[in-house]
Amino acid sequence: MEVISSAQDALAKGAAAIKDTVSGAAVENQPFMKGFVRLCADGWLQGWHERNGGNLTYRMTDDEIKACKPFFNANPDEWVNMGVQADNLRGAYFVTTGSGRYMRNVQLDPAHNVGIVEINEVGDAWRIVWGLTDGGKPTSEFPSHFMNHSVRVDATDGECRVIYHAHPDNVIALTKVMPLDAREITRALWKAMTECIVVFPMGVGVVEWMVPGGADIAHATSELMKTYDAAIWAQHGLFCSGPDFDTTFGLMHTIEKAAKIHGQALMMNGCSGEFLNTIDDDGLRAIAHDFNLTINESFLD
Ligand code: 2HA
Ligand code: ZN
Repeated sequence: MEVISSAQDALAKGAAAIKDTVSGAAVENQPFMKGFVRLCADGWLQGWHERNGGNLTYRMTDDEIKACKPFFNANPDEWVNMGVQADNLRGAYFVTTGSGRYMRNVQLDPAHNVGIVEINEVGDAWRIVWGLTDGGKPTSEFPSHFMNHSVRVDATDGECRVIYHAHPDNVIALTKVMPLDAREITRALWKAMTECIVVFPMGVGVVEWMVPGGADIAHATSELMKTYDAAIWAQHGLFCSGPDFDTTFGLMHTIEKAAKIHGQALMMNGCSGEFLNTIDDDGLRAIAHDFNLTINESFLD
């Protein structure tokens, strides 16, 4: 009898392992998951994700949820309250990076480093339905991501799906030396490189230094995201939002590149912001006109 029951145990364990592998692969092969993983790898290669820095969330479409549901955990864990609430995200599903997990490792083992969470019907709690294996939890910034998704869904008529937080060096360095003022920082970035005003025509918001990971920074950021699709966290990093992975990564990349150019030009100029050549405000207006942009007029002189 003992031989039979241990054989049955081994079979059950084998079946569970096969099921895990199949469900892992089925979800990992979905195009949205490949896009998610690629962004994590690209961010790591840019040098924006030292140690476990940075995080990414993606709001799934109805079709994507339907395709993945057969592979969700049969017995999801308890609901976990977030300390924030959003009516327009009741019942939503998000892909999220894991708290304490490294962007560098996502590509090697997505199911360990990334998970799918379901939001409850009240819109104030999550539970893991796939991935984040071995006791993982959503990113420590999940409350900030969640509030920002809520605000951007409203601001974009449901277009926004991606929120990406990274620690790009040059943006962080600028917040050490420039006034923490959205108008002043946006103008420096717009004038650093011609296409900036095309990529972020409403400008970039700025949050003063705050303790990361809690409801306070979530609320402060989401107030700004009513106007902007990107917000700088002083001495910490940058939050970007967008309809897809390419646009959101592109926004992060463009803002960071402009910060680098501005910082380099300041250094070449002996730290003076009085540049010999720049784009004047009429030049910015001309770009807005020719590219048919709605820009943040209050940021022009
Ligand atoms: O380490 O980036 O803001 C994760 C973070 C927290
Ligand atoms: Zn961070």
